[in-house]
Amino acid sequence: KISKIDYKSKNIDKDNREQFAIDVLTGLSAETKNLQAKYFYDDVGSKIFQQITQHDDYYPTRSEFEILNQVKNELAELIGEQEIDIIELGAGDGHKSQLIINGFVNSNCKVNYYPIDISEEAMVMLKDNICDHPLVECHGIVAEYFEGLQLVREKSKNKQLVLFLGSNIGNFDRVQNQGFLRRLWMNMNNSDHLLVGFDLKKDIDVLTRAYNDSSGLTKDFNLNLLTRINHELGGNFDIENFQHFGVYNPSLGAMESYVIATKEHSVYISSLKREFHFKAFEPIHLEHSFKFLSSDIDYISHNTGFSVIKHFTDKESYFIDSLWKV
Ligand code: AVI
Repeated sequence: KISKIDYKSKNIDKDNREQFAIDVLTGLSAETKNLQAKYFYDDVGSKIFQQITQHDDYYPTRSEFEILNQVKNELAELIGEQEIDIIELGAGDGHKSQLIINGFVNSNCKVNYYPIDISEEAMVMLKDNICDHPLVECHGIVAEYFEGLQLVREKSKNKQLVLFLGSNIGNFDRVQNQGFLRRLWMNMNNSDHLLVGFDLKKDIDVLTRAYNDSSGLTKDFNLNLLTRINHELGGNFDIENFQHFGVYNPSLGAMESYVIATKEHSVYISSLKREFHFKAFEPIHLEHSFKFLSSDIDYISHNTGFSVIKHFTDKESYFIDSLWKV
């Protein structure tokens, strides 16, 4: 079990608050207003997201779970170590990581599990879902991904399996995702592995349902970002004045999320000392969720320094977890 968080970056809260203010100012001053999706995940947002992942309409978690359950033992065989560091970027709720850990434990491999997340709350949620086992040690790290990775590298010389699951990669645009993966490649050692999740292109109705779930969780998730601005930056957004809109953009190959002002009004944000004007039906763009073909995954891998070992997919071919080697 994670009995304590092993490492918490010192200035993370202050630095984050400052950067949040700068990014909100930049986004709401832009010609097409936008806010960055990474700010969804305050404590409330992380909890709503966890509920989304359990909702019937949101297939990606279910599909990835099916894949990992099926391939966990094969993964351990393909990697073939006696002791391994499993480093997870974005802690998740631990259920998927536990499956992977089980695969290694089943083949008698000792696992040092290092979840890295910027949110302490995410780490706390995770700890109940990782089981106690003599072959498993957990070390929670509250930090930025690359700061956490650096820390593990300083501490341990074991072979590493880095996990970047849940199609988090899809929330980056094409330039950002390659920049991120190249930087990851630079920060890993020869013959370390990366398991990365990609949500696949599929029937538009399935996609649309997943990002407009029937319980309104995705709507609450998106509107919570406005509430977060109210709490942390002294804003006076009235969420009754906004509606959620989730739509697939086939030219981009991405689901897009917006909140749209339903009438003309202004919002004041005290820590930015600024008023922001909304015309009737003006959108704020919040999120891209890119969808991929398996050939895109090969292309991205080769372009960022990695070699593909194997793609693993589910029965419906909705999702791919792809195993790469440095
Ligand atoms: C975290 N990320 C992969 C989710 C996605 O599907 O893009 C975030 C999400 N947004 C709306 N629903 C889920």
